[in-house]
Amino acid sequence: MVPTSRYSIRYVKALQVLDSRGDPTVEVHVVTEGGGFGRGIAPAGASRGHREAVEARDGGRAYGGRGVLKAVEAVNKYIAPAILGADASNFREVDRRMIQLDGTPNKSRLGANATTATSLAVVSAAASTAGQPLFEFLGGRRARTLPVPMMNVINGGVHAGNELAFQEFMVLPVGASTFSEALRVGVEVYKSLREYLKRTYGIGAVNVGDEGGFAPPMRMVREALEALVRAVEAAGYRVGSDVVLALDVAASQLYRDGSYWVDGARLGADELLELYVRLVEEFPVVSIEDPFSEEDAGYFRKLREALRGRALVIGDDLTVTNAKLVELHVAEGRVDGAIIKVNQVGTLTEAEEAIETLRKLGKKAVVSHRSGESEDTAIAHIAVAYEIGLIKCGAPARGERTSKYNELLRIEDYLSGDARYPGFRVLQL
Ligand code: 2PG
Ligand code: MG
Repeated sequence: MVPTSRYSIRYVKALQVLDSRGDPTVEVHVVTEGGGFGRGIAPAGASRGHREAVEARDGGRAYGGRGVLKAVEAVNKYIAPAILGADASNFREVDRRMIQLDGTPNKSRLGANATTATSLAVVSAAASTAGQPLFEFLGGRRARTLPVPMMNVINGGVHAGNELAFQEFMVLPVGASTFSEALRVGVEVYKSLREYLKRTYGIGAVNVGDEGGFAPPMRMVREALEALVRAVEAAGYRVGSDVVLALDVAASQLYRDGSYWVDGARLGADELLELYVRLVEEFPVVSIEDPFSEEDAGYFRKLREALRGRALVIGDDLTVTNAKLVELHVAEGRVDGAIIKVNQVGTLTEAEEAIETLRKLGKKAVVSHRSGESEDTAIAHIAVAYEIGLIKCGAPARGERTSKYNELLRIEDYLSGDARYPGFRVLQL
């Protein structure tokens, strides 16, 4: 029997709330004996890897089958009794209890939405009990590096109602010297992009997609990159030094019967690889995420060899925040880094293992939101706590995206003169 301490969990309760697409999701509240309160909300992806932890959905008629009352029940009926009385400050032990209770390799018994929301609520309650912001509780006093935002300002793929094949076109304000300056540059580029799109394609081009980026009626990938270059220049910044570009292709979504549908045409993996090499030559693209389907994992390596360090190759659907998969794909020479999303694996502890694996192997981590998000700000804290250096949290629009940017501004303010911004350095291999 562990003696009761201020950190002992005395209350755990889940309820069903909504995410940014209007789909139900799981919210968990945790209270400790010392009066600390934590809340966690599970996000949801639209483009998902086959090996991601799976979220529980109710099926049936309510909410078109997307309800999460079963996951809510999993927290209230099974997880709560297993973690009540546990020490929230030892959150890895709490996560371990959930992992054991679930007992499956992909959280399919309890639901990764149930475990993710609980895991984040427990650690937030621990930080609150300690009277510290989450990033400081997790990372200690040395954690003071704010991330470079990878701002997704043009949305395509399954995140938008347009014909752009690639899912995300991002701008990275790497020339700034502080996070707040970087955010201002990103916002100015976003506004200048809006003007460019309106002028070139008409007012309908400035409607936004799931992650707050514009969803213009474009078809060609090049057209979107061209628009970014124009927008950066019109905002008064230099492309390639003040601001660089990045892509998330989410290629599994374009893959049918061994080929990829891009720019309205059918491309083989070799042709797609050639397209990437040309794009990196023509535009200052510094990173390409999920360039091929998981089925074509071998092509990740071919692309890295062809790019010879000119752009990073990042895994997301390929690596799914799973330390073992990260290790495998790094060993096979397929990735320069990987996306970190807590709900891809189901607990903060397991996401931490993926971060540590990347660090040990000298590879990059990129902490990321999901396309279905909420006002939860944990990823802003995770980015700073583990000194990750790169964050994907969408365009500077829509509350579920700005909630992360605003939290990073608060963290920067809290750190005052001690905050660091890595800028271009973070991209170096
Ligand atoms: C991605 C994410 C987030 P989703 O592919 O990186 O941008 O999208 O949450 O739909 O998987
Ligand atoms: Mg991705």
